[in-house]
Amino acid sequence: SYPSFNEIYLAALKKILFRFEYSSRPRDQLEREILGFSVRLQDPRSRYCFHVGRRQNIVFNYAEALWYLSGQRDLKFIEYYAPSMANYSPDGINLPGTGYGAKLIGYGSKKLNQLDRALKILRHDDPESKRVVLQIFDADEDILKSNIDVSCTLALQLLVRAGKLHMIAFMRANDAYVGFLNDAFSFTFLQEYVASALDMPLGSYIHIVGSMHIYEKDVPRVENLLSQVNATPSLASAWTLPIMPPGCTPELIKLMLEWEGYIRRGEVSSKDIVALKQEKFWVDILLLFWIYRAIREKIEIPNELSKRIHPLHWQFILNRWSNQMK
Ligand code: 5HM
Repeated sequence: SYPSFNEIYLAALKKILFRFEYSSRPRDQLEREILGFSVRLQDPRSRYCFHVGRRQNIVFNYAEALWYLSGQRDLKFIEYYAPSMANYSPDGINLPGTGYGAKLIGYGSKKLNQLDRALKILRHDDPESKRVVLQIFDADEDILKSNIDVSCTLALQLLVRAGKLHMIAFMRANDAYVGFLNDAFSFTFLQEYVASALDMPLGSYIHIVGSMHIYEKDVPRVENLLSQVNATPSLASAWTLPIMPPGCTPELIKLMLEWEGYIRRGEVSSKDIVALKQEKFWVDILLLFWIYRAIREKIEIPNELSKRIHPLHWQFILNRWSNQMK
């Protein structure tokens, strides 16, 4: 049990790097692996790696979380924020395994909205239920070696205990260097969304994995990160972490996704975003999308934005893109 993801991430990498149980080669990729990894994050809002050497892409992290909530699995949306996602799409159009949104909001042939159902049960039917599972891995998935995109997440369980919303993520496999950082972020964001929709405080986030591994090809990068952590400054500080306001609704998510589209297509200015009558938390995420586009398109970023945006977010932007910013 740890207070922040930062500590969990570094401890997990250290453990797998030096005390791995197996050296395995599934789908011809050599990895260091431990079986049955499990950890508890006490504050699911502390979902970042604060080390400058990791250069976490929080714009992608927020985009991925919203992509899941969009119910879509299209490569086009997420590829804009992470071009490497194209490597996992079998047809260049969809991400059948990785696009969890389609499973969460439209599971199987009945197109079951699992998220909506979960909210109804936790609100009225049986708030302390132990059946509220958002199923992701589907027995129908093709798990032969030839399929390049099989869901790594089996399910996300939601539990209301002592008036707090807890989440448990069950994964069959997790890449501890790349996947873990992104999955913990998007899953805890989803947890915070459910807590906000239920108007309930956040409990803990538990992450359980069958095969937790580091690819041998990433070992030099992991060694480099771990050797730097005591020597380099950290992005963490006394700032309070961004907090999602209570009362979030699917309509608000729809609005966020609409604005993401306006921003990506260059149809709105940063002033238009600042003028939106929405809570700071959501405006901040849209501003991150706007800044990301500005960096891509070599558009000047107005000075005021650096003061408008959450200081922690701004640190992440500078850490990743300062050499490309106008
Ligand atoms: O051979 P396999 O399907 O397990 O390879 C998928 C790789 O992507 C694994 O290393 C898995 O841990 C990683 N992965 C992840 O860490 C994949 C997804 C997409 O479902 C994910 N996290 N969300």
